[in-house]
Amino acid sequence: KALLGQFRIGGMTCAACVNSVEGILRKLPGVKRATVALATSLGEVEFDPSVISKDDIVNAIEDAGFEAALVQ
Ligand code: 9UX
Repeated sequence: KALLGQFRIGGMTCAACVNSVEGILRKLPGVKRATVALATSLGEVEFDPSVISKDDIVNAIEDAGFEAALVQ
């Protein structure tokens, strides 16, 4: 059953950054849906916790050169 994670993402300065982070998130195994908002610096990710964890998602965002913190 899917869970929803909310992440604060730092370092996004243009719409292409948003597209890039969304693309990274949507390619991760276990991620069903990902939306990122530039204005709020928030990302919402629906994921299968038997495949990927919130920490894994944070790490994937950081590996792409952005900052990420778990909101909930
Ligand atoms: Mo925009 Mo983001 O020119 O890594 S793509 S700043």
